[in-house]
Amino acid sequence: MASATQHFDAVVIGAGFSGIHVLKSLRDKLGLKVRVYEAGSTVGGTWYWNRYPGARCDSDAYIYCFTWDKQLLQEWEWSERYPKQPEILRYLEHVAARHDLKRDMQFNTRVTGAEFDEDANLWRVHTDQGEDITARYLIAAVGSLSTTNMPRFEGLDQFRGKWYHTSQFPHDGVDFTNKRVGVVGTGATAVQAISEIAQQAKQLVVFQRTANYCVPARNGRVDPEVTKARKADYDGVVKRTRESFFGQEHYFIPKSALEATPEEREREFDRMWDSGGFAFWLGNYQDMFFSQEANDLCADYLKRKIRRTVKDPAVAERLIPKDYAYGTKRQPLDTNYYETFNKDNVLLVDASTDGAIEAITENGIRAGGRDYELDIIVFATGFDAMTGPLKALNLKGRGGCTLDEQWADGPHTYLGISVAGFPNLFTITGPQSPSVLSNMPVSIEQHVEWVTDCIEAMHKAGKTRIEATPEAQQQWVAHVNEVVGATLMVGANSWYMSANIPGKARAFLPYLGPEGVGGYRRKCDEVAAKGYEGFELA
Ligand code: NA7
Repeated sequence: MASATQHFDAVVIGAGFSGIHVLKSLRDKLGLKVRVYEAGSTVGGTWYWNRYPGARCDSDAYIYCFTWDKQLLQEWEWSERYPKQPEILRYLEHVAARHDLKRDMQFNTRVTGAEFDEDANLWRVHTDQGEDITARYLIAAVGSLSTTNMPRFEGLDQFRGKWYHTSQFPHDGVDFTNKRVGVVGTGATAVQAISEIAQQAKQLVVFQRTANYCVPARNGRVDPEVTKARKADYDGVVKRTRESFFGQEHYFIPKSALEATPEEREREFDRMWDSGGFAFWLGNYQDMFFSQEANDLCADYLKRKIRRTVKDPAVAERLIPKDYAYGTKRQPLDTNYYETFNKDNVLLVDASTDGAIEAITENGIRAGGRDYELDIIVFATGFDAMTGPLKALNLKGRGGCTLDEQWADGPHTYLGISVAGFPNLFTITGPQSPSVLSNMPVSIEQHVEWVTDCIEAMHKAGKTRIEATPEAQQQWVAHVNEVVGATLMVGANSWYMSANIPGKARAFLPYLGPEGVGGYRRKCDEVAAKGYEGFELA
């Protein structure tokens, strides 16, 4: 039965890192009446849904957390450098409890649509629980990687075994013991999952469409002295990450890879490789993302590592990427990934040499004319990134315009935080903001702070409506594309380029500098300082 319409100052969609922070900020700082709607049964977002074996963060935990609760920064102890999914979820639950956030969150509720009522100057929001809600502000905190990409494989409905997608994994886990398991995909998720599943399964068959350049995570307990020093300098950590390029404490080597001597280069590569994590990707020579020649030197080092690690030279060759520049696809961090292919129970089926997946059969997967018998298939096939979760909200802006129409050839946003035609809608880490090319919590906090300040400024000025102008949006889109156009990123068939989803228009989804998240933050602050330049306020 439909309930009476409820009104809130702000409706927030999603209770992950973003939704938690938006609620805390708008409710406790501005005193707004806020309601968060979340499809899951509790907080967590990404960390609620992605429960596959090996799921953990890829940013160092000391910067993969909220910085607005300074006491918690001091109190919270992470068990390792990259904590596992249950530990991150525990952290988010703790934050929600500590700040009494759940009283303003409604779980097991999916927002199914929302339209902007121009006369009332309100969003009318609908949920799958049959509710009708109105709100002055609509804040999409839906995450960048939350719409599952499940390719339409022929025959899947006939498969007699069990199958799962990594992003919708069963909450009580899956027992792979004595099972013949197939993993489809070799992206960052699969790279985390494969080495874990291989330890349990009787047999593991990995179906690779495109090989990836992996670097070691070097996970483990963090030296207590290092943790102590970081805690003593958290203000410094926060300042540095906010002003950095990628929201991380990684900095480009300020010279060309081509200028360094071979010995010097090898020393630098060894240093980055040994320190693990994103150092090799985000702290490499400054021309790595721009010059194919410089990039080849970095790629070459990684190819040598693969050849050295994988015992069967034919398998090693198939694990080496062939047709895109290093770093232009998301860097997977691995723990014994390449070593896993030395195990007797692990088989690599590479699309280009062994043949692509043709169909799912009753008994497994058929690829390259050969049948692989499986009890369980794990699809690690990723997401309809960035635009997917926003399009799924079925928003109707002014005049009934939709994101499907407006984004037919790729995203069009102003600063990645708002869309012309959709007044009072804010997209936390939306397309064409640094988002996925940064340490997410840093970018989330920047957006939430900016939105909070914006709403506060509107209230002070007696304004009730803000909307990006089409001109400002057009300029931002052109700028995003111009900046990335100078890099090697545009040449890869990555999900950053929308290339993983059949039929999705080829377009770069996030925003890449020129001065990274630090420069982007300054740009957003400048927009605010100039009275929200590029926006129309009413
Ligand atoms: P990704 O990075 O999109 O990886 C998906 C993998 O699945 C990748 O290897 C794909 O190959 C493969 N894939 C996708 N569709 C198919 C089909 N139809 N057939 C065979 N193989 C396919 O997703 P992840 O979940 O690993 O990571 C997403 C992000 O989450 C990650 O970057 C982090 O930011 C967190 P492809 O390379 O497209 O040829």
